[in-house]
Amino acid sequence: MSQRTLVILKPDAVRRGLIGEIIGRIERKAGWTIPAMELRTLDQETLETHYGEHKGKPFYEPLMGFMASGPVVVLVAEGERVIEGVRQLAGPTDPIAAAPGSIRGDFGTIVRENLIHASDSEESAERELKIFFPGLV
Ligand code: RTP
Ligand code: MG
Repeated sequence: MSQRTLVILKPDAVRRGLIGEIIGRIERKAGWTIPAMELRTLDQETLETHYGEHKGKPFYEPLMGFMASGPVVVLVAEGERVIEGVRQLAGPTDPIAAAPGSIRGDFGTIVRENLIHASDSEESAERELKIFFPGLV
């Protein structure tokens, strides 16, 4: 089943020059495409809408600060089971718990600075795609 998912390459990935490496892993999956992509610096309002589910948690404020600390790459990935698939490529939230071979497992050490966001369900994908790419048909 072809799907679309919202991916953000976080400010650490951009600062460290890892966007080509990470986009390459998405691009190389059979049949997946990237119908939209942009480099942007996210404002607080957009971030609050995106990460609203975490409001009130101890990591929320530092997460907001980190996500606004520099440009990010926002992109839409499309293809067979891409929602589950990009989550698999990313690995678990904690990069030390993430297996080598995954994006977080290969490049991350700090939980907050874990390089990539990817929608975690069909409902999240639908909601997040509207936030970042409202004009996408
Ligand atoms: P994401 O939403 O960014 O794709 O990551 P996720 O689903 O794997 O993890 P989630 O629980 O949704 O957390 C969102 C982001 O918040 C930061 N975080 N820091 N204990 C901490 O310091 C902590 N926990 C989470 C991470 O950047 C995580 O990706
Ligand atoms: Mg999440």
